[in-house]
Amino acid sequence: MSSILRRGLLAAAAVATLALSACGSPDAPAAPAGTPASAAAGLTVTDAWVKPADSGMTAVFGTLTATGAPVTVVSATTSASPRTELHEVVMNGGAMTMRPKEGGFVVDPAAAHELTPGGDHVMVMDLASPIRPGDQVRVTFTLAGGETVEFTALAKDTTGGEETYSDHAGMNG
Ligand SMILES: [Cu+2]
Repeated sequence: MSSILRRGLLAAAAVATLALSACGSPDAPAAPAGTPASAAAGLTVTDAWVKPADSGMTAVFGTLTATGAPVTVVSATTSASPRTELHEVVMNGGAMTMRPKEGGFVVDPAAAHELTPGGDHVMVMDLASPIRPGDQVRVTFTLAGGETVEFTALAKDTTGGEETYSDHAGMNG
């Protein structure tokens, strides 16, 4: 290889490196788990997490915030199972019972809508595989207008507040 050709190749390599550096600018950092989803649809999801489970069902929690106008979440899907429902917890004959939330989650701009153990939650049913602490579950909300909002829920262990995961909640304390 002639020295001229070699120099040319080195120059080409240097240009390629510069181009890669330009692409690596911090305009679009990868979003870590639990960070806000796109607010393009007027809905932001923060602090999303999912309760670890070996099988059966579990739930996704987090904080929903609407900007501008009220936003209604009508359905959800997740990467963890083929079946997901929007649930609420109600007192039924003295026991806390969960059931599908009629009309979905209505998020008013005036107040954050919390999804919490013992309250509204995204029920993940028929788990395809175990969810371990540290796992990430992709969740997609469908809004009343047909838009979708995607976010990631991080699996983390919890202590206490376990009363909502069973139809027998309230009977076993
Ligand atoms: Cu539920």
